[in-house]
Formats: sequence, structure tokens, C-alpha cells
Amino acid sequence: MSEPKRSDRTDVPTTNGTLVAWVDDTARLTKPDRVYWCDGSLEEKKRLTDEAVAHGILIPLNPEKRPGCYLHRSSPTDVARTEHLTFVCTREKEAAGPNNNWMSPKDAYAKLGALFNGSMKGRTMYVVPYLMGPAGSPFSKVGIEITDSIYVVLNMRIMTRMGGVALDALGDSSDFNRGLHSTLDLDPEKRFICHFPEDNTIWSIGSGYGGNALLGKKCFALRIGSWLGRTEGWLAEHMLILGAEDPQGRTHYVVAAFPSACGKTNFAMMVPPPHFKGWKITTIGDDIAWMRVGEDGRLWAVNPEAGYFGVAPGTNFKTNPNAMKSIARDAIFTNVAMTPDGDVWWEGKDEEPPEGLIDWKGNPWKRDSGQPAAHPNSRFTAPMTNNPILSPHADDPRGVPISAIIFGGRRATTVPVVLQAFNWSHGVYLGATMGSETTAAATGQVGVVRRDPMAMLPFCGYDMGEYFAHWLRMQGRLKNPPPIFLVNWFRKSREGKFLWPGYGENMRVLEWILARANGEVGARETLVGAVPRDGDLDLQGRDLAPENVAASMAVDRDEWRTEIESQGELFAKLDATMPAALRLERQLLQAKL
Ligand code: OXD
Ligand code: MN
Repeated sequence: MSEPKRSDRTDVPTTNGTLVAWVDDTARLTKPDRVYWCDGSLEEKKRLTDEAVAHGILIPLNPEKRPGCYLHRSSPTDVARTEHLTFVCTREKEAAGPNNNWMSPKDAYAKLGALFNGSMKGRTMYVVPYLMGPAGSPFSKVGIEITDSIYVVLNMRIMTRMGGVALDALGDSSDFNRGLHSTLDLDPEKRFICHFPEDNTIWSIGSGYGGNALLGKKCFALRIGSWLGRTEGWLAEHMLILGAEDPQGRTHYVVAAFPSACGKTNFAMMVPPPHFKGWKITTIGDDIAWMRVGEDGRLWAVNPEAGYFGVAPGTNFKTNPNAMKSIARDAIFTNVAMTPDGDVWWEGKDEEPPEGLIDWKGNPWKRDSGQPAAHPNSRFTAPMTNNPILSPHADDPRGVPISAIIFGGRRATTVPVVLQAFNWSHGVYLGATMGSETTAAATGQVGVVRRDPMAMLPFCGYDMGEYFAHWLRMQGRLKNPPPIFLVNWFRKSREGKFLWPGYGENMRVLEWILARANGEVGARETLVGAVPRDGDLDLQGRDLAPENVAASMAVDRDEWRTEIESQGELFAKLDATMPAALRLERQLLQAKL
């Protein structure tokens, strides 16, 4: 067994005995040549980047066009989250619920332990201390990720508050998430992403992909986070957080849950149409919200992350100018195409692909190949401080008070552009039964409708029925529960054309949502929820075909009958723990329809 070298031991930047012992134990298991504690400094970033470039892990982009930016090409079989290889490992199988793959902790530690044994031979073991949430915030939590991937370290440096800030927050406490990650040989047959919520531990092996390997994100902030949230009485959600300042200078904050690759980043960075003079959107977060009940009885939220890991395809100066500005410098691109002059490209970046593209696998791209130049789940990693509309409260330890909660899926039919729930439990029901067409963010078939409760199906770290019960219980803790809305930007005509323009035009819907939250506008009650009355949505300044707008808002009885029917599968799957309140909501709707 090779002990870490003495010279490295003197570099250990903490006296936290529990942490040092765990790192030593891990090194004994994984047997690296070298142990390196990351400090998060700029000097370290430069050194590790140079090393990654020297090893071909990062390709420098044209410094004139993309200063400080790099391209990474992953293994072609390691391009998305692998839900079928993701496990929640609790002592009792029931705790993980039918929504998760389960392994017993004993089996999982044994199985993955055998794979981790010696997995870092010849490699450096990086110890990455990181803080999820603003420094000094009661919301924030410390994680330590041990990894053998320099790509992971450099991405974690963007996505989290990394280094001394985390060790300071931890002090001598043993309360930290223990994350162990090794890329091993990137063999999908030896790929497992295992969560041990009872031990606040994550073991991930065989993948370098963001959602599988940047352990602060989906693994800690959502799967383990949701478990901690239930135990401690708060919510960890797959939600963006934005601020909307109106022409009177009032700012309200909303959270919105959409499944992966359904436009959370776009909505969080939205530019209101010119007609909406005086309105200003600011971003707190684009993917995850941690929410607690404040002393005032309101719901308060922080973004635990410090950067954006966004989907590249479809991002352009029209759909999301603020994302484009966020990736102008100091960003890491993964699996996008490269132009001959060393810039990046992806489908939907400009109208026409430039000549001479190198595709995401590193080969010359042929226009007539029928293959995209960039992988459909290619990504950018950018620090939130690059975002020109970053909220001044993005780093506020108190978080921001939430005025409305939005759930949204990608649905070609049935769900209107916006629908307000009658009350909290009806809202929980609408979120819980949300359906959405699958996207390239996870491996598997794209475009099939699946129930994705609250956009948390892949991320809820415990039984989904219990999770709904936790949501229902939150109402009792809130003096003023925010109203809940369902939105759908993706409804299509019979001819398959989008009925609603989406992107910045979603401001029109957001304005109505805020007006509802503030009791400033009426609504029309339908069987399934409240919708804007004719004339309530401000449609000025854009030529929208009235018949399309009407069709995008329609609530069709037959479609909803089918919808309620198809929820049967979810209710059957979660039968053991589905709260009675949600069964009753469904029955009530069934009776009405
Ligand atoms: C993400 C995802 O990367 O949801 O945010 O897959
Ligand atoms: Mn996400």
C-alpha cells in the first residue's frame, strides 16, 4: 500500500481530524501516486489548466475570440446522466422508493469498493473542499469531493465555492458530504453513481459527465439534499430562481422547476420584450434551489451553486443573449464542435454551420452526414459572475423571498401555457403529476412523455410519495404559502408547430403570474385550474396569431380525461406512500371531468 508522500502531508490545509482521516482512508483504498488538496486559487486554476492542456484533456480555444476558454471532448459513451446506473443505497429498500434504483449499502460499498481499490494508481487524487450556498448562510452545506479527474476539479471550481471558504465553514465539524469519484477507465459496464443518504456519502465511478461526476450538483444538492431537506424541514429542488423588477421598482422572486434541457437557463436569464419597458430580470440560479421557511413565515431560497452547467445547442443571441455573454470568457465547453479558427459551434448557434467544423468527437464534420456537429447534450460551464444580469442577491446569505412557484414540462398537447392551482395541495398535485417529453440530458429515448414529478424524478433521493407528503407538510410551516402555477412553453398545433413563441416572450406569462401573486388581476376558473381571461395577458408589441394564442391556452376536456387516466401509472407505482390528499385531488378532477 502506498501512503501519500510526506511532502503532501505537510500541505494538508486543515486540522479537521475526521476529514484528514477520511482522506487518508480513501487514499489507502484508491492508492494514488499523489494526494493534492485544492485551494481554489487563481494560481492553482492556471497550473491545473496547463496540466490538463498538456495531457489533451482540455483544448485551448482562440484567446481572441474566447479568452480563457477551453474545449473538452468526453469519451463518446459518456455524454449524459445515466439514470439506470444511479442508485440510492439505504438500509431499507422502501426508503429509496420505487422511483429510485436501490442497492443495499453493504452490497454497494463492497461492489464499488472493489472497483475503487487501486483505481487511482498512477494518478493524482484531488481533494476538493466545496461549499454549496453562500458563505455564512444558514442554508449552506459543505462537501468534500475526492476525484482523480482534473476536468472535474476545474468544473467544480466554477460550479461551487471551492477551497478555503469551505474548510473555514466546516471548521472541526464532521458534518460534511463525503464524495468519492474516479473515472476508472470510463467503461460503462463499470459505471455506478451510488448515494448513501444515511451516511451523507456519494460514490461515483466510471463517468466524467457533469451530472454523474460533479458531485456537488445532482448528487449532493438534489439527491442527498432532498433527503436532508426532509429530515431538517426544508426543500431541495430542481428549480431556477429569478428576480423580476417591475417598472415601479418592486422586485419579486420566483422559482421554477422544469425537467433537464427544458429551458431553465433561458427562463432564468430572460430578456423581456421591448414592449415591457421598465421590467428587469435578474438571475439567482438556473438549476437548483434550496428553500427554507424564514422567520417571517415566507419561503426563502438560495442557489447552492456558483456557476452554470448549461445545454449549448439552441443557445444563441436571440434565445439567450445573457448566456452567450456568460460564455464569452473563462468557460469550459464539453462536446461542442470547433470552428477552424478555434471558436465553438453547436446546432442552433447561428443559422448556417461554418465551413471546416471539427465535430464533438474530434473528426472533420460533413454537412451531409446526417449527424449533428455538437452532441445534443453538449454543455458549457461558466461562472455565475460572468452573467450580466446576475442578481445582487445571488450571494446573499439570507437568500430571497419567493412570491410564486412554477412547474413546467415539455408537452405538445393538453397543458395550457399557464394554469394557476386553486390552492397549495392542488398545486402540489399539479407538480406531482407533471409530465414531460424526455430530452438528451439523460441517456435513453428522447421525446417520450414520462411523468416527471416536480422535475425531480431523476433527483429525488427518497421515496417520491414521502416527498409529496413533505411538500404538503410545508404548507403548515408557511404563513403565506406562495401560489403555484403550471406552465408549458411547448404546446404544438396539429401541424406540429409551436403555438407559443417562448423565450423572452414568456415575460408575458411571468407578468400575469406576478400580478396573480400580488392579487392584482383576475382569472378564469377552468376545471383544472385558473387561466388568464381574454385580455389579461399583455400580448402587445408582437404579432401573435390570436387563434394560436387561444389554442395554446385551451383546456380541452378530452385531453385532460386522457391525462388524468394516464396518471394512473404514477399513482399505482407510488401506491404505498401516495398521500391521500393527492389521491383526492385526482378523484375530484376525475369527478368534475
Ligand atoms: C443538468 C440536468 O445538468 O438536469 O442540470 O441534467
Ligand atoms: Mn438540471
